[in-house]
Amino acid sequence: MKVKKVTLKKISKDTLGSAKRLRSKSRSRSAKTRYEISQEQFTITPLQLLREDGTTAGKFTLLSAEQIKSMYRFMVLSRAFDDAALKLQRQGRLGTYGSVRGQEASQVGSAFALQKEDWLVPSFRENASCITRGMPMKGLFQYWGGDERGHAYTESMTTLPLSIPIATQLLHGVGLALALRYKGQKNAVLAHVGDGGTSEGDFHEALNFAGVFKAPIVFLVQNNQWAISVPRKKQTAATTIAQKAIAYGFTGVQVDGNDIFAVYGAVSAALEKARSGAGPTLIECVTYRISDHTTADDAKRYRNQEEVDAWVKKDPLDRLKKYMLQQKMWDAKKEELLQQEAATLVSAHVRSYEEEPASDPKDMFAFTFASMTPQLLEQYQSFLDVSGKKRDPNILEKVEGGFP
Ligand SMILES: Cc1ncc(C[n+]2csc(CCOP(=O)(O)OP(=O)(O)O)c2C)c(N)n1
Repeated sequence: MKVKKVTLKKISKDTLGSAKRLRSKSRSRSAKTRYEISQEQFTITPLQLLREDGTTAGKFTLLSAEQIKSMYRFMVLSRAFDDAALKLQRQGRLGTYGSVRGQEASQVGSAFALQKEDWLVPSFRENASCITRGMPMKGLFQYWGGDERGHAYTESMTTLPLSIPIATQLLHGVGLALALRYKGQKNAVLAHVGDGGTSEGDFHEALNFAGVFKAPIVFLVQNNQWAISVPRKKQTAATTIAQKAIAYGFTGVQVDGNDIFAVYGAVSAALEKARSGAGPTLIECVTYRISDHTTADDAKRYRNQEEVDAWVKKDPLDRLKKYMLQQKMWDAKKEELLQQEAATLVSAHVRSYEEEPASDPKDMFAFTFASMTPQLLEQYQSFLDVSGKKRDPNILEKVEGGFP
């Protein structure tokens, strides 16, 4: 991949303009093999703009210095949030938590490419994308603390709640994308999923529908190599996840997911393509989940430390910092100030999360559906029994009139 003077147009041409990278390597095979397409006949060249030593080939013009510093800030904030969330969980002050460590470039880089009116449809691990999108950390702490009010956004916020069910959000994303088009809005949707999520039926239904109807959506698979204890090679026999897009009639791109410039470039170009009416793109970010799957998991039981250590060396924050230091846009003093800012901000959000009065348990019965089902009604009445309160004979009227 040539990196000299990289512009969005160039990325678009190289990675999204055509499916040439997936073309048959040889056109002069026998008649028998010409109609049989095998894995070996496909090639995918991953996109990398920022090397592990922090260098790029030639001058990098895709982002301004201010934008690069802002991206780095979001990565540092996300890591500080992540570290705090893990500690809170260990102290019993937060529920089960899924760490983002190692995936910050994929998450921050992709969310950074969104315009305000575009929609983000996150998977459950998308804390860093949500922070980049302006979601308050307090709300994220509340969410992981079991308080759904953390996801009560303002109307102007074009971000869906984190999706705990795997891959269901992709169908919501396609629906959202088509709704935008019906409304005549020129915006696009970015929907995230993990490598494990690509084994779900919903993934295939979403891609099929999006391909047929040319939905303005970008599917971003964070291939962090593991779906709990199931390795990537057991999710699919395909050589790459990116190539799956071809079967659905659109382009697939594989990106170095620890290279924030490549992620940003590929996602920006794909969003631009979606906004212009040229349909969906599938982007595979090759990255790694450094921590356990969640705080309820022990990854040492199924993966070796050597593999983890090798990926720690590819840390996306270190890589961007090296670049900024080489470009003289960063120094030790700025780093210290940013780390202090992150620590102060995270502490303030932890405080505000913990000072929030507990939510009323009846809300989970009242607000699961628009109106309570008979089962929920019964569960609510049993809840009153165990709480030592009287059953509420007028509950139905209250539900119909808007639950108090
Ligand atoms: C529909 C559904 N099935 C199973 C689960 C349980 N589950 C939670 S996370 C997970 C693995 C997800 O792996 P992947 O999609 O690769 O995302 P990652 O955890 O690696 O970010 C599973 C099976 C779930 N939440 N939803």
